[in-house]
Amino acid sequence: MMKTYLSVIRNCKVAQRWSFSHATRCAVSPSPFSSKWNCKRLMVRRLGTDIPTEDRNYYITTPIFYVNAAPHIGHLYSAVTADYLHRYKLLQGFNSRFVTGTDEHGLKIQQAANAAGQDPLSFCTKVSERFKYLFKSCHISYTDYIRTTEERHRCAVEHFWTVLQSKGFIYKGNYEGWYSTQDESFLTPSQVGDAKDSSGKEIKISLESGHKVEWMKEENYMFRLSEFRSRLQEWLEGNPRAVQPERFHHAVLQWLQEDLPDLSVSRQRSRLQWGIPVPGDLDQTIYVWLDALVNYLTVAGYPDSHSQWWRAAHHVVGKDILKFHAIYWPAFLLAADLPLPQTIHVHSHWTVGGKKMSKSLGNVVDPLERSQRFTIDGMRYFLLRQGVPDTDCDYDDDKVVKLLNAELTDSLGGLLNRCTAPSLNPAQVYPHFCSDSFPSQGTESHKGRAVDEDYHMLDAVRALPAVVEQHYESVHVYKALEAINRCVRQTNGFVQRHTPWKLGSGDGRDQLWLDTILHVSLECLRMYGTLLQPIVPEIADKLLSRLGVKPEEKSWAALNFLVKYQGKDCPFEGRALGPDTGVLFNRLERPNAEKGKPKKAKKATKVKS
Ligand code: ME8
Repeated sequence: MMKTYLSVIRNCKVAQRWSFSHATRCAVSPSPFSSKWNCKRLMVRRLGTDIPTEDRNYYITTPIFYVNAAPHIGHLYSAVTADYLHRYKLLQGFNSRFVTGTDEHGLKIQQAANAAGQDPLSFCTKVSERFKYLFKSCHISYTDYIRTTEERHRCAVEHFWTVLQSKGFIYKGNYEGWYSTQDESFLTPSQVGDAKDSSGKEIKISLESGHKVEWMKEENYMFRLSEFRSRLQEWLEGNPRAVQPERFHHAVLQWLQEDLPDLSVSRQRSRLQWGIPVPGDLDQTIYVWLDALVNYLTVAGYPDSHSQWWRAAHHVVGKDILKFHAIYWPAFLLAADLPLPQTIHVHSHWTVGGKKMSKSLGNVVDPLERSQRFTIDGMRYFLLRQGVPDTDCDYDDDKVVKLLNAELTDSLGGLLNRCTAPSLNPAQVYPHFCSDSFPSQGTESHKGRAVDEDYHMLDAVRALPAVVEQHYESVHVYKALEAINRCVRQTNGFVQRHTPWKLGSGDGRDQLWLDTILHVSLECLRMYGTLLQPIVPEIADKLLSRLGVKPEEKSWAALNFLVKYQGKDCPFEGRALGPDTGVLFNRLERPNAEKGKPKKAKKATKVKS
């Protein structure tokens, strides 16, 4: 078994080494004008040719969401995060698959369906459809939507269970301990604390989630989790980027220093009927987390051919479910002799009014309503621009309006508007670049009109793809968007500095300089539009179409900035601009004081039971 494990680890390392070196190489290529830039270009070209097909596969997942309540902005945030990664990888020439879906079994759902007076499957179908509708509406471009109540999933879970059992990792035992139905989680005594419920009654809660826990004692099937501690430690220590950001990687290693008891992986059927029965024992139902985690394999094709996708798996998860993904899931996979996921991208939570969203507090933000109010791309941009994976973020409508008006309407939209305005560009073409007006740095030219700040701007825009790529890879999207936004401001500064609207068309040299200013600005805009595609697909498409960029010119490989500056031919020069379809992003109204504020949170009770 150790031998197999080592080969698993080796496989992981080989795969990770490639993606790591790819990211690193991209991150250090500062300029398209340097040899390193050429090296990057080669890498991009290699994606299309040299690399074996399976190494061009990328498989990204979101958590599958519980159907006991309607979706909120936290769910949309996870989906948008996975969606941008999927779109970004496609633009880079990868074959990418992207799965999301709903987690429909377990006690929590059984109780919610009972409380709603509905049969569990109809209840699940209704809520699952709401998630699907939200994701479709917000342009979440998943390639597969899984529900754990599907037949293909039952087959995968049954097979997985049988493998674990046949390898001796499952045994029958007596579980006695704390259980949180809200979290569908077992807890050790050190993870439980005292609290009072809303009626003042003393209760026990999970210290991590604050949810109520109950003592349970049952005959269950147990998984030999305790056997996997050192293998998990080896995996994490050998793959420092397996769990990102780093603080979550440390957190998992810390947990592994603590008690790691065997895990109960079934419940008595008499208590939990809504789930997949244990193969060969109809008195037991498979634990909902074991059932749910296998969804990632189901979609990859398990138990049939699955390795081409499974070996390229990356998970996006919230910090609340880190333990399940970074301890239980890898332990299950090791037990089944399957490779471990490449990366677990963890993100923190959205709060509202500084508090966790909850029905009882009345502060749940409806993502569908907000995406109608602020537009789909507006919400996508806000969530990815403001969301910080390492720390929680507070949602506020007023912040949304201010941010979108400043960055999308004024800064980016204003730049596009200025540079394509018929008053400056009556021919409505991509103007010519004049190297005498904007000579290469160091060139002796007396006719040049560019100043030092203009050269600084070129440096920044040249370096931008590598910077963005580095932050997209590490899911620090806000840093990528910050960098883009900084460059947009620099380009606006460039236009402002040279006041092209004052350049009279009577003077031939003025006209050359005017065209050059516009050419450089449109090249900058083309870079911003291309880089923003994974984040705001509609806005980016509108921008690139206005510049006359063709679909085949929108890929990552087309990010070759201002080639005329290097004395090469520019395919866009002289080309007709695309049609003017209106402003890039309409200014949003500031919500009035009352309407904009989230409902005042009711007094918080200590316990979410
Ligand atoms: O845990 N901010 O499902 P779930 C950001 N079914 N993201 C949030 C969030 C918030 N406030 N609240 C939730 C489950 N999320 C299991 C998962 S996977 C095999 C099974 C996001 O409906 C975040 O991704 O409780 C979190 O991990 C997930 O929704 C939990 O969704």
